Amino acid sequence: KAARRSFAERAGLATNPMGRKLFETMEAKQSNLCVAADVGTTKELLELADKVGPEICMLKTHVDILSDFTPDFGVKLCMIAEKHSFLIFEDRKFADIGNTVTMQSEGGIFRILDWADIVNAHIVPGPGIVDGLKLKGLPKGRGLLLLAEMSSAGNLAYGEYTAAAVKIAEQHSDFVIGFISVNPASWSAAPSSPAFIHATPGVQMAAGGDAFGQQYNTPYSVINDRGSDIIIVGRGIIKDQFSGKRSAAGCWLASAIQAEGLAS
Ligand code: BMP
Repeated sequence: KAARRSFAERAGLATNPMGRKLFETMEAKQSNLCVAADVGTTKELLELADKVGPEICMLKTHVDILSDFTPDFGVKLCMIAEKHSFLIFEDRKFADIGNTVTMQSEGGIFRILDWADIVNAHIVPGPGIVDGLKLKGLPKGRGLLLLAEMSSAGNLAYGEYTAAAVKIAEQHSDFVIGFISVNPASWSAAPSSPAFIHATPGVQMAAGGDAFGQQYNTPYSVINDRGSDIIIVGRGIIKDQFSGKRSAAGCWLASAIQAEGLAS
């Protein structure tokens, strides 16, 4: 296998400031762990963020599952992100026409653009969705991840679809920082620039799945065999966190870093 470029080197190649910041954070904290904070209340989320904050490069949120959301949520989360130096990724999966996603990202109750460093989008609508998110996102220094693959069984994001995501990313490399990927090493059309980052959900310490078709691979497999950069871990860490068994984040981190170290 060819040696990988370091995160520091890739930071230097990034064309989007948030993409650069993500690589710099990963290098500085020696972390390629993103925790998926899939909890039901802002209280739990902020507690989790403060707890895993030192170990992660990024925290992924689903703001629309919080039962007690209030507009000060973003301010509080940004303070914790600042304190521990991690980026905030709202997993909104925008999927509409450009004009609509512009309004969805900026407005509503959640005002995602005010507090999320990074959002993501499906490419089903075509490249106009990127233009729509870029309109307000780029001036604020935000970054976008495109869903090139998904982790769930039977999903339709493969082959030509994945290749189309790569093409759209390359045409918008000022704003698109990378991909939600599952097995980028297998892509027929790999992105031409190493500045694009791959973040992969569906990660637990043992391969397997859940009752709804989620499919898990191990950190080692995701980083080494499948060529991704960041592991996104939800229940694998949250369950451990809240059962208080051990410092799960540290454990995951060690394993992910080890895998990364072997790869570079
Ligand atoms: P868990 O590790 O608990 O299975 O959580 C995975 C997280 O990643 C969830 O927040 C889910 O919404 C997200 N996700 C995913 O599982 N597969 C994808 O293809 C894309 C996702 O954003």
